[in-house]
Amino acid sequence: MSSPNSFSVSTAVTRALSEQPIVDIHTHLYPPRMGPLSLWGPDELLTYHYLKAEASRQLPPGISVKHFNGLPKPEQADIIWKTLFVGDSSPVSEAQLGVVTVMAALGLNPRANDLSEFRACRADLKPEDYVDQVFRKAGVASVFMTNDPLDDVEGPIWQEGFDRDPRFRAVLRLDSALMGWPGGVEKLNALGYNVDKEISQKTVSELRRYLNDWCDRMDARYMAISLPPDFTYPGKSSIAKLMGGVVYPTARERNIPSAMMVGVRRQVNPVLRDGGDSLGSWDLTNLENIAREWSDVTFLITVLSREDQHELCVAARKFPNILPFGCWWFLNNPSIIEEITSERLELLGTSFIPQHSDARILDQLLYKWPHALKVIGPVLARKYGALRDAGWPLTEGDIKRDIGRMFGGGKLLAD
Ligand code: HDL
Ligand code: ZN
Repeated sequence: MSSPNSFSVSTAVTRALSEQPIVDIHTHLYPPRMGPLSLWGPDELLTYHYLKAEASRQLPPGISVKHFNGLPKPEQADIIWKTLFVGDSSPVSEAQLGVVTVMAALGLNPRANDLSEFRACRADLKPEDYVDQVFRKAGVASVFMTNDPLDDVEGPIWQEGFDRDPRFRAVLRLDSALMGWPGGVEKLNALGYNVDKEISQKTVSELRRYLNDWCDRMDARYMAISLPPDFTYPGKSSIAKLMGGVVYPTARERNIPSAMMVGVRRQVNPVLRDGGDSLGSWDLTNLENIAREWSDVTFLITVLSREDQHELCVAARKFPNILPFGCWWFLNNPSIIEEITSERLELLGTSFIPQHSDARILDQLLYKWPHALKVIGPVLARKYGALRDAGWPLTEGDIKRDIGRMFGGGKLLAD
């Protein structure tokens, strides 16, 4: 190890990031053993809802979004390829650039006229081998999934049982059970939980049994829910009662975090389907109320509005049980990652989780992490340079330790 002040900070940061086994704390990835949930390959990659939304802005004449939606996935992928990658403009959006990065990482020609080469090179690849290849190339050690026992496809997979891949950790996702109450009642009843439409004491205890049963069954490392920008706590709404009566006390009882991803305005344009959601600003005094009332619960928090990021950092300074994570969704773009990471370091030091990929398709790890670290690395290097310039005898070990703390999954992984 070199002596303080004698090494290149940016080289040390780059090395530490490339050597750090990354723990990706929020994804929609699943192991191949979970069958249809495990998405990979060109047709999935090109029909990512980010790209569908971007393609919907310039579909070929005669193809409406409604018509596009009815096409088989390979045809949709071909149209998106032609529209966004072979068309008359360069693929410079983050999602478009991502596809180019993936194809380059796989040794494919990103200026190909069609997807035939990409499809051909996947044809005889075993999914498990591809998981190993992608994790290795992306420097990812493990990912946290988004698991919903009430999902019509995922539920039966858990009921049948499957050999777990330890690289895919479970997270109990609560949107379908609790959002839009009493929408989840029927499926919860079908799973054997005797809940009613009324949020009675019986319903509360049955919901807590559901959370406990499935956190046990999945070995879920945290519980997560995405919430709208008008979520208020305390509040008279069903979701406020369910969060305060069911989720937070269960998180406390199990000593696992409650993750809240706040600011989604669902389906502002339904014709775009999974690409039809937008965002809104959340009044973070609600987060202060939650963190103050549940001071012994850790809250993993990510918010969707860029305008809320600075306030989230300040809220985390007031409440040590608020753990900001990631540059989520519409924020997962270099220009915003740089701003968010800088203000988090300035206000929180290293006590936050800089990024998650939110990947839905396995191939996406090949771009989401390299793109993010290409921005986060220099931000960290500038901060360590300032630290050294201020007179701190910085060592490479300091940098390695800090990056392990921010990207290594922390106590979420504790067995
Ligand atoms: O609710 C979520 O977990 C979001 O990440 C949504 O899945 C969103 O559609 C998404 O994929 N963002 O990247
Ligand atoms: Zn997500």
